[in-house]
Amino acid sequence: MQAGWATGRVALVTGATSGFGAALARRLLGAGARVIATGRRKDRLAALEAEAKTERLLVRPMDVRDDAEVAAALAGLPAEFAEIDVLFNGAGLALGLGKAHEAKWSDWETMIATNVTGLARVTRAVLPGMVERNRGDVLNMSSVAATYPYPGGNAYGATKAFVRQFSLNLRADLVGTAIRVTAIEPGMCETEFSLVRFGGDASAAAKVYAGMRPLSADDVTDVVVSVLRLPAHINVNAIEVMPIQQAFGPFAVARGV
Ligand code: NDP
Ligand code: 8X3
Repeated sequence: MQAGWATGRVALVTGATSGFGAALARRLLGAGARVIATGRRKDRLAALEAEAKTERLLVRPMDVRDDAEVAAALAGLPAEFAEIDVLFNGAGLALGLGKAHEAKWSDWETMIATNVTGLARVTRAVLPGMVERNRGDVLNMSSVAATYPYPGGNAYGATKAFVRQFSLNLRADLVGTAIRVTAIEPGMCETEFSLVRFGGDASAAAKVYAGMRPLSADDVTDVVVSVLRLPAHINVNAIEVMPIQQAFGPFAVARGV
């Protein structure tokens, strides 16, 4: 195989069974990296293995909400996968779009356990090795929802604000090392995100993207790859991207109430 830009790098990709994580895992494999692909759905991981047909791919099922599963997935990695250079924290989800006072508490718990605690758990597990080797890129999936509130975004947006601030605070702790950290903050992107948000309701998910061109997982992967490929002395702290057809609403004003 011809060497690519990522040859010699080892990437841990969470959320590699769908959306951004799946697209990046494929892109990194194509560019010569070794990839540890993770997610809960074993059938998707097996399909990725069957498609990639390369020993540079290692699949490890894990639920980022589960301490023991994360520890087991990262324990005893074969030597050629043990030194993780790139951590892509893609595992995450939104559940529901109801108002805060009507939302399901269990949905909030799941979003916080996944997007906040799960992302922090995986990062905390990988970071010491990066610091020891003085090498690494951490890319955290945040969202435009971190900065811009919208009705029904409530706990989801707050989890993404955590991801943004956590990323910036990692930078504060890692200054003086060669480790880079970036919060990736996309707007509307057609993955399985809305299908998950609406509990598998495909027609509700399709309506989100009707009549406009959303980003694709590949578009966002282009952005992630461009960040990764920058010279080592450049750190992109956060990068916000939207489809051209998406922008901001005015402040809401309740009149006559
Ligand atoms: P997808 O639903 O297509 O992919 C989500 C991925 O997260 C899947 O691989 C899923 O794998 C994984 N995942 C979810 N829960 C867990 C868990 N508990 N443990 C391990 N893996 C888990 O959505 P996207 O790719 O769009 O979303 C990826 C990230 O990007 C999310 O954090 C999302 O909030 C964020 N984002 C998405 C945007 C969009 O418009 N699509 C825009 C901005 C940010 P599995 O189910 O197999 O576990
Ligand atoms: C996903 C994008 O606008 O649905 O984070 O919150 S949005």
